[in-house]
Amino acid sequence: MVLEKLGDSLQGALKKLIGAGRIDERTVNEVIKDIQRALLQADVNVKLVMDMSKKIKERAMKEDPSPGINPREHVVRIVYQELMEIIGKGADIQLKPQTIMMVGLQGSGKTTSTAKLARYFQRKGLKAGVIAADTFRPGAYHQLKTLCENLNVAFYGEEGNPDAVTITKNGLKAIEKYDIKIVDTAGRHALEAELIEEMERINAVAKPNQKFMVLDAGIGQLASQQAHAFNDSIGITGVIITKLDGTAKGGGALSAVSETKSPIAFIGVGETAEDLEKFESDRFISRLLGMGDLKSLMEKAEETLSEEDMDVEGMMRGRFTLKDMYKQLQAMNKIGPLKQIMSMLPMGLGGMKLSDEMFQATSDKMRNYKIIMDSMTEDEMKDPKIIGGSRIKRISRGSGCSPEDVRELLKYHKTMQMALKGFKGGKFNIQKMMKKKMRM
Ligand SMILES: Nc1nc2c(ncn2[C@@H]2O[C@H](COP(=O)(O)OP(=O)(O)OP(=O)(O)O)[C@@H](O)[C@H]2O)c(=O)[nH]1
Ligand SMILES: [Mg+2]
Repeated sequence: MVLEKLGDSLQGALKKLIGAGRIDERTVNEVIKDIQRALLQADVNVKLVMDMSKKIKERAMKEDPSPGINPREHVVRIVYQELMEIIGKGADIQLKPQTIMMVGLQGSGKTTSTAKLARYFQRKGLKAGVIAADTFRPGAYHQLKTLCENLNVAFYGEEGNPDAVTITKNGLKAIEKYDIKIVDTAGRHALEAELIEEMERINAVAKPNQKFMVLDAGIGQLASQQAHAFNDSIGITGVIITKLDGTAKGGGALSAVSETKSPIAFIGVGETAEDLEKFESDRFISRLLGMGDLKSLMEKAEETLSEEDMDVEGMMRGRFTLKDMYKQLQAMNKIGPLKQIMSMLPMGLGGMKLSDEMFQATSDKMRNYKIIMDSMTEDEMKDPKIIGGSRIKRISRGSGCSPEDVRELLKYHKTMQMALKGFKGGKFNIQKMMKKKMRM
């Protein structure tokens, strides 16, 4: 998870309130101190942290928790709201034809994000094309061309032509028919006059609907200064913060940007084309606080899975056969790595902490389980209760696994079945949980 350390620390702080019958000053002080430490470690501005924690304390002590809400939920809700206040709402991204211009300093991640964005819109059913208007850095043309070829995204560039403005003009004509046109531009080491001037000229020709400024999360609080500078010259409509996967200090950039008028549009969370997330602060903060992000999970599942795959809600219904489990394992492979899925589940489910090695072991196991299930009959898959000793032997022979493996799989299925029953029964009642979130 992005900002995993911050999430862990915040969740750790809030755990102190579990079981607290009421909110007393001493406990709140303790929790606030932990929250302050967590935010400072994530590089959030000191003054911001102090102001925010003062507010959280005041509100936690003064405001009456709504009926049916325990002290922990009361404080979580206040922390959530105050974090929303700091980070701001995400940018409005519309799924319609548009031209996007990318700007930013050298190495911030413009070219990579250009490809990721093309992929993002492509997945939403829009046709995307990109224009290589970086004539400053040798190799820029080929970098983008290769990325696009791998993604089946239309590419326009003029190798050797030093005039970025002309290329942009020609490019827009060449990919006129495409829904989404993304212009990748050059960067410089620093905010030089020359860079700003070039951006202004490209801006005048491209007349982009969106102007995304790309920022490396590693620059922390300096993010605000850069966003201001670009905003003053060409007017930024959104910010993309990249490399959030690589820094524990991403809180600096995230909170600094929102001080400017530019909303965060996307975040980059890895090097592949899929590692771009549309930024929605409510979801982001929910995940950070361990409240889960079921909405994202559902959407992701809907986007990736075809109808015959499975409905994710089925996962949460009471009846759960081996067949369902098989489909579920298959679906997990499609939705994404187990670890990512777990981080979207609410605390208590996703909140169980698994180390990276355990995840590896788990996904190896899942693969094994599928092989075993491939050796089962339709009847066995529908009604695992009929699987006795002799069937276990047959299945183990057929799959090349040991009888112990088969038994373990059956046990795993039983555990899942029980867990899902609990899920439905109320302990982890999804609907209830969603409703609670809505009230925030
Ligand atoms: N881990 C990680 N790496 C990223 C992310 N975004 C970009 N990178 C890496 O950052 C490096 C620079 O990215 P580019 O896209 O080439 O940056 P740029 O802004 O186009 O750079 P110039 O064209 O030189 O101005 C590359 O090695 C990318 O793989 C991200 O979200 N996570
Ligand atoms: Mg580039």
